[in-house]
Amino acid sequence: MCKSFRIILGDQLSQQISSLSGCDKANDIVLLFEVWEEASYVKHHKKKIAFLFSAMRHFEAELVDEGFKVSYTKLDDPENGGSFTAELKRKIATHKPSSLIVTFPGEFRVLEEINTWEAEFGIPVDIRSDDRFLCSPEEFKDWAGDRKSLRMEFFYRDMRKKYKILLSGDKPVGGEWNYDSDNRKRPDEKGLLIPKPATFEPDEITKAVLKLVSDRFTDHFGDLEPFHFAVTRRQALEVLNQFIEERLPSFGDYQDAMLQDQPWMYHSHIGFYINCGLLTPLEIVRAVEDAYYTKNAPLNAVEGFIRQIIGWREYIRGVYWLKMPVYATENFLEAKRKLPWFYWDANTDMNCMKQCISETKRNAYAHHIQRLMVLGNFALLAGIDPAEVNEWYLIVYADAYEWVELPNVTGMILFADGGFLASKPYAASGAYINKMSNYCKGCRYDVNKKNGPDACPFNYLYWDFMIRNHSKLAKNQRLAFTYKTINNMQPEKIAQITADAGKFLDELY
Ligand code: FAD
Ligand code: DLZ
Ligand code: SF4
Repeated sequence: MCKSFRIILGDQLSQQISSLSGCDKANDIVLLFEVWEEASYVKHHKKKIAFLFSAMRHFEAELVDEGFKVSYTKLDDPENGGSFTAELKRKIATHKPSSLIVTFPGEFRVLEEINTWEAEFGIPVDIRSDDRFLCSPEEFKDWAGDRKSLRMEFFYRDMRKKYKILLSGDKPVGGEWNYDSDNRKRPDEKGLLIPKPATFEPDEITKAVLKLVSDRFTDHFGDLEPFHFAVTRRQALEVLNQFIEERLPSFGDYQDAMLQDQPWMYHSHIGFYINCGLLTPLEIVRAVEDAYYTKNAPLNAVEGFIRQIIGWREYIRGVYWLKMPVYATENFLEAKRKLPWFYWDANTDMNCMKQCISETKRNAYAHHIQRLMVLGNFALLAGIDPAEVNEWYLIVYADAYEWVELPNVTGMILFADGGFLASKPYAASGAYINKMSNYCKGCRYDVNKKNGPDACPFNYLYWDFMIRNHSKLAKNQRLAFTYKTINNMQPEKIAQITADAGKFLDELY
């Protein structure tokens, strides 16, 4: 009889995870399961599944090297029960543990499943907090109080103070908390020398996983190969170090920039690794802070990057656990349209959409502004059903787990929570995309035209969105100027916008 099962979920691949704390290596068994239910509850991008299975298998090997007893279930094990609970049942029958120990999961639906285990198996279940995060759900709840809407900036400042990051005494280093106004440089397509991203050749473990995914997930979205992700902590640390050396100095300046055929820009590409446990938020933040003090990394880049991790990332998770399960059903703007098929095959004349979707399909990655201001902006303006948009984002990105995907989609891009997470919808016309990218040059539409068959669809869709949602948005102070403009529009102009938008949207299907 074994003492305890230490259950590690696929996004908990860290030896520092709380479920391993105090592990009795001689008597406890660590469990990892590749299960069909997790791999197919949405049809994840093929690269995402391959990445996670390979990282899980490499993690198992590391644990064994460290002297842990590990029981690992592969997806194609003929005895595989197919779900966490079914696999657990099978392992309990064999090993008869006296307790189950697991770290708080990333997703609400998995927490609900874990909550059934004690009654189902008649064994105590210890659900330990996930201390990789810098703010617990309880602490976030206290911070949020009973406010009707929250703002990330104030949360972020509290996190800076709590962890003493970029502080001089109790003041922010450099005098300002936020240097975002320096971080909106237009991309210079000729002058930028964008470093190549870190890549890793598949080893034997990864090759076996690639074959498994290629055989078993034929109807899932995305290109499986080439596959170059890091799959071990050592490799993920290389990605981080390379980012700090080569990309961080320009991260701030070009954070919002997009260039044709440059999917990686100056971003860090560590979301995959931080979310599955190969890297931890605090070690990343400390390494980047250190680059400011010892390597002269510019403050606008360092502060901007740290804000993404201790600000946005933690804030998003806080909102998720504060608002679930209702958050998954929010639809403040009553958007009902189906997701157009081009989100899957990139077959559209809108060059910006085509580029971002093709890159997503190839890499299981798009950077933040592509997700927000191109793909998300279109979904918002077109009035696509939040459930369909959420499912798409959860499927297509290798860093996607519901806790981080859902608030970004429902709260940030779709304003489906009525403004709880963001103060106004991130809606923009073609002018924004033209300013921050070179996509418009290669487009069949004209970004300077406002109406008619050649006009950039974002232009009339933007106004149509505001007109359509007048009753829900006109009172928003941050949209006062927009609605003043609409109030001064001639009726013919409004009719033209509505007609162009209606025609374009109807022809999408
Ligand atoms: P960088 O630009 O280098 O940023 C560094 C890190 O900051 C990221 O790795 C991430 O950990 C964190 N970060 C930055 N912005 C956010 C944010 N808004 N929310 C949470 N963390 C943030 N991020 C995910 O990790 N998983 C998702 O499923 C996801 N879905 C998104 C959906 C939409 C509609 C939008 C607008 C954003 C989404 N993001 C998501 C946030 C962000 O786009 C990605 O974290 C980022 O693009 C990952 O690439 P990177 O590692 O190169 O990030
Ligand atoms: C995303 C994913 C996939 C594709 N497959 C597995 C799996 O087979 N086994 C596993 O433990 N985790 C997997 N995951 C990640 C889980 O969905 C994730 O751990 C839960 O959503 C909890 O956050
Ligand atoms: Fe996108 Fe409009 Fe520019 Fe075309 S013209 S790339 S649709 S913003």
